Parts: sequence; structure tokens; C-alpha cells
Amino acid sequence: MTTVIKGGTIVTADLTYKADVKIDGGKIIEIGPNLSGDTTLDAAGCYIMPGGIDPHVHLEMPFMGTYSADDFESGTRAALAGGTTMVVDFCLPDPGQSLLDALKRWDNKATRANCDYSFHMSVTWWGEQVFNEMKAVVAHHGINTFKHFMAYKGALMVNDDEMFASFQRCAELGALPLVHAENGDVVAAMQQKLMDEGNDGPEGHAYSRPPSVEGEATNRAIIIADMAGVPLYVVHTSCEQSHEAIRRARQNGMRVYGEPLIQHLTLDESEYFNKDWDHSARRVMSPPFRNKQHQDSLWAGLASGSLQVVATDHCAFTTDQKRTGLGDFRKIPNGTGGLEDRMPMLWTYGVATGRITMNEFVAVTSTNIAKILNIYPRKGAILVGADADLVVWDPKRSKTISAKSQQSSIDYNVFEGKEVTGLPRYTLTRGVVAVEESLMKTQEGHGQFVKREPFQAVNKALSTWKELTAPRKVERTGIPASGV
Ligand code: DUC
Ligand code: ZN
Ligand code: ZN
Ligand code: ZN
Repeated sequence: MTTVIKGGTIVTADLTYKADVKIDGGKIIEIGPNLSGDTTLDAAGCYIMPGGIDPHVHLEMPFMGTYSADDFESGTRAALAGGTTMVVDFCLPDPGQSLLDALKRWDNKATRANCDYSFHMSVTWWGEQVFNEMKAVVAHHGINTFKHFMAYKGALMVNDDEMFASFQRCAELGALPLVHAENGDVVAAMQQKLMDEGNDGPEGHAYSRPPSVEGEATNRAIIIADMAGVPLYVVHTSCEQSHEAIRRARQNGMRVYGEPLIQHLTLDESEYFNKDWDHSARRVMSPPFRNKQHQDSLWAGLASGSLQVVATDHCAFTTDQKRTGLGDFRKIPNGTGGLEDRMPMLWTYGVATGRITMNEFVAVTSTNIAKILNIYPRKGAILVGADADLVVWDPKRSKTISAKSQQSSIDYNVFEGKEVTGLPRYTLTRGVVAVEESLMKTQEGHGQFVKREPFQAVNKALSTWKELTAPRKVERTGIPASGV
């Protein structure tokens, strides 16, 4: 059975042209004018784009004493509703737990996915077992990325020695390290001070995690990656300090990638000063939302290429879950949703305003991500042989974002009331229509795990041309007889 998407304009990361797309067996088999097939999807007035890839989601994640509320079923349903056809979740071993055991749990949860998915592995502790299992994760489990938390002291945080060891291991294995860059020691100290002074509301969360805390950690991770000779991916880049560090490293020749979230691009820190506790607590995430200057910096980074990816860090908690932090902002589960809204929000606030082009939109929501994660051109491309993960995007369709009509299982939406123009007419996952206008046709379990091969490219550490690196033993003749 063949399907033809007819009458639309193809938009990729580098081209815009009129053509039909023919699909069979879940793959694109032909691109050209006047194609016909068993089924036709009308794309008149629409753009045909590679489906979005969200490289940063937490579905059913055990975190801060609870589980994030969207699981692989509701989370991927939300993704497809908004034009995203693949998600990458973080496998999170408990400190001390085997990476491979954790992976079994994640494999199990993900069997319910409606769209394709992959995993990053988190390095939440360090030891010989982790060192050894990292090899199996890369070689046998199709995972080429390892996440490191520089924050969440006493829980997920790794120290610099552990991070350096893990980064070196990544370099050996052809894997890419990821960092959540915030100085966890400074955050913990600032949190304590705020609490001692009676600042226990959600605004305390923002005060305890200022941009410098993120900028410092980003710089530190970049230097450690440089010394380990490995590229680096900085998740949820939210501020100029962090962006500046990434820009500088790239200018110096390092492969360092930055990932702003749609939330940081479009929502600001005033959300934490709402009179309604629930309103502010629902927006507690790390890093927190920033002011307008930081937002401008992120938009400029997307336009100029110093930031490459827009993600969500989708980690949704219900209002009831958020209320565990009443009286102590440190206990408010960190996280916000965004999977369904990333593409329409970025189109509305990015493309429609002229901040980024349509081609840049495709690059930052899909193609760049596929390249960075080593799954291009199977994903992120409209090419013969690529997976038919596609979105037929109607630039005239609009809606007002509301929790009442969302797919996510939580009871609110941080973008509530925002008008978006630009929505999927169809979303296809491996050739199967999952969304037709507002009609959901998702199939639980349709999603498959996407294996990712190790990388060829490594960073030749910048420091090799600046500093002594290879140890050279010195044959000394002048050695004092004793230390006294
Ligand atoms: N930040 C969040 O807000 N939630 C999940 C984990 C994280 O780092
Ligand atoms: Zn067929
Ligand atoms: Zn994080
Ligand atoms: Zn995250």
C-alpha cells in the first residue's frame, strides 16, 4: 500500500520546493511532481517537513520522590499532536544501580510509545561497573550519548573527577557526553540561605539558580571536555552566560552544542512572581525561566547557529505533585511540559515573527538533532530511503493553547492562553497517519527503538597545542639525597 502526500511544498533544513512525496513500507520511496498512490493526503497550502525530534524528554521519570506524570503513551501522543515524531528520553539508573538493569526498565516502559524513540544513558554515579557497562551500552544497546548532572547535589549530581573520568570514557567509546550545567554546590548553599531567611515560595527556586550558576558550570564542563578530547552537548541552555561559553568554544574549534528549550525562549522569570502559588510552582523547572535579555540571546543563537537545537525537557507534574513543595520550594518537583507545543510555539514566535526562517525551523526542530545524535538521514530528512516521519504543516491553522484540549495527562499547561498559528494537518510516523487535523489516530506500541551508532568525530583537544599533554619522563641527574 503506497501513500502520496500531494500538492504541498517541501521544506527541509536547506531547501524549499514544490513536490509530492510517495511512501511505502514506512519509508520515502519517491519525491517528485505528479505522483500517485493507493492513498492520497492533501497537502495543498501546506509545508511538508521532517517530523520534529525532541532530544530531551523525561517520561514516567522517577524524580524528587515521585514520577513525572506523562508516560510513553501520553507523552508520545502529545508529541505527535504537535508534529514531533521522535523523542529521546533519559534512562536514569539510581545511584549505585547497574546501567543495564536501568535500561531494562526503560525498554519496558517504552513499549507503549506511539512514535519512535531513543534513550540517552545517565551517569549518576561512578565506579568500575559504570566504566565497564558504558561499553556495552554503546556497543550492544545503540546508545551513543551519556548525560551528566552537575546539579541535584546528594541525588543525581556527579563531581568533576567523576565527570572527567566519564568524559574520557566517552572519548574512547565514540560517545557524546551531555551535561545539565548548573553548579550544584552553589545552588544547594543558596537554597539553604533563602529558606533560612524565610523565602520558601516558588520564587526562591529562581533566586537560587541565577544565570551565573549555569554559566560557571557550562564553562567548567567545556574545559573538562576539552581536556578529555571529546565533544559536548549542553542541555537546556537558558542564558547568555552559558550561550557565551558555547559560542567561545565553537569559535575555538570545539564541537560544543547548545539546546535552548521552547519554554526559555517564550516564557520569562515574571512567572515566578505570580500571586497564585500554583501558577508559579507549575513553572518551577531547572534552569528557571530568565529575563528578556537572555531570551534575546537564545533567539540570536538559533539564528546565527551558535545554538543548534530546540527541545522541551518535557517533564510534566500535576498540580497535586507540585504542591508537595508547599512551604519549601526545594521540594517542588522540577519540570514543565511542552511536547505538544514546541513546534507550534516555535513557528508562531520564531518563524511568523521573522526571527528564524522556515528552513532554520526544520534544522533546529529536527535535522540538526538527527545529525548531532547520529541518526541522519534515517531521521530528520526528506530523502528517498529516509523514514517517513513527516509533518504536513498548515501555516494558517490556529488554536489557543489550553489544558482542556491537550494530550498531556496533567491538569494545566504553562502556555495556557497562547494563540498559535501553524499546526499539523497530518503527522505521519513511519508512513502511518497518527494525527489528522484534530483527530488522533495514534497506535500504542507503534513506536520503535532507534539505535544510534558511535561517532567517528572526536575533538582533538584544544589544549594539545597550548599545553604539555603527553607525559615525558625526565632522566634527572640532580636529585637531592634526602628531603631534610
Ligand atoms: N530539570 C527539570 O526541570 N526537570 C527534570 C530534570 C531537570 O534537569
Ligand atoms: Zn505497501
Ligand atoms: Zn536537566
Ligand atoms: Zn532534563
